[in-house]
Amino acid sequence: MKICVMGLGYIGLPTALLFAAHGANVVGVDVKQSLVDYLNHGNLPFKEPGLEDLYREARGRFCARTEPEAADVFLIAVPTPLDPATKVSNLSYVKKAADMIAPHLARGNLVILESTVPPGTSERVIIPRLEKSGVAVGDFLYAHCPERAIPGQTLQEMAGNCRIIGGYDRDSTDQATSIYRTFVRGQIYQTDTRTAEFVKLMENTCRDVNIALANEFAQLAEECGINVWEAITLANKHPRVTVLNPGPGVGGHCIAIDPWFLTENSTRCRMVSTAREINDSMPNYVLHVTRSLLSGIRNPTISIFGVAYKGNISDTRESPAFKFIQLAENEGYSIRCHDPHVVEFPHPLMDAVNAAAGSDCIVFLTDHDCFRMIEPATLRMRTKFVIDARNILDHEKWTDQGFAVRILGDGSS
Ligand code: SAJ
Repeated sequence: MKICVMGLGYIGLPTALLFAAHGANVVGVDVKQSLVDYLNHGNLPFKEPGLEDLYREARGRFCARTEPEAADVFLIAVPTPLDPATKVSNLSYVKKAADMIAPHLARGNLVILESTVPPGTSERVIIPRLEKSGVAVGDFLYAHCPERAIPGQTLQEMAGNCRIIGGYDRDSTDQATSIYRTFVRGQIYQTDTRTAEFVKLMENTCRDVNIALANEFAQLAEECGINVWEAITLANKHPRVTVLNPGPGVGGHCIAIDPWFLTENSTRCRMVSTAREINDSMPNYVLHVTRSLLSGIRNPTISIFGVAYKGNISDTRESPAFKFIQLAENEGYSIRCHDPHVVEFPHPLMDAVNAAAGSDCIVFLTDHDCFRMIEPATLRMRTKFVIDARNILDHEKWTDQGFAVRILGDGSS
């Protein structure tokens, strides 16, 4: 079986390599010539546990190209970004992928969409473009199989998680199911295309709304003079309650974006957009805490520890750090950044000691495990303030070294 995977990013590349490692001949297609060359020289463009081993297993059955070619299966895993001004999905990449597939599409082929899209996109946007090939849907098979893997555990989750497969018709659903069965160990649940599109958005929206609730609890607890972390621990003792963790905001290419795909064609959405607004406002709230702490200090410098969007990964897409840095700079704070996981970032990245030297406040924005190992005695600050926006530190260790520690939502303001 030959599979053409369109898009070699965080989802497309691991998926392509999984299929290849399980026996398929895979052509990975990406519009970036430099990425294609890099891969064909045996390099991987990002880190993910197990990816290097998988690449070795896939050797001889995977190659990268800038154009698709005739295949049995075409899989689309390109980004669907959000227009930040209008909060409407930008489908240009999925449209382009469908247009590139069309000239190669033949009767009996299967096209799978993995990219996250607003409900109805397959029928309204993608299938009509594929039909420009002259082959009608039904004569080619079509299914939406949204990915569910979490960065940092992508390979484990791609194989182990259950999957939703929504086909255009029975044959499409069954064919797509048998193809994913080559490496998916989790249960596969079958449905129609539009339901699969909707389910994917529900999942990420559910998480976003629950994080927003935790973030609102943090701010309410602060007003009440209560430590929200203790309160959450106690509330979660209830058998049917799971409050998530407050933090500096929601990043990543999925949860910070996908909920807007539900609101774009609806006049009914209220909670979804409110949750998005709460989570998007968290960097402002962290800045408000920072401001109150640094009020008497002239020309303050802030050291940001953690610019990745979440712990133990190098991914900075939609990271709350971007907004926090912009807001803080607008207020005249000098900024230093430290993140041992991140390689590329618009702001220069320093080691912990240099990032903290002469600074007035360290703001922990990301819950990297390694931050727990930092020895506060090694840091030469001008003023010893710490804001722990993730509640990850051993606070006693820091206060013993003379640091004043604020935890987001600790009720002390
Ligand atoms: N976050 C909090 N508090 C929490 C949990 C998370 O503030 O209690 C923050 C994180 O720090 C991060 C953001 O939310 O900034 C999102 O992180 P995440 O770990 O919740 O999710 P992602 O974006 O890495 O991956 C999500 C997953 N979706 C769900 O858990 C429903 C993953 O399964 C999806 O495959 C992925 O989106 C995707 O690609 O859609």
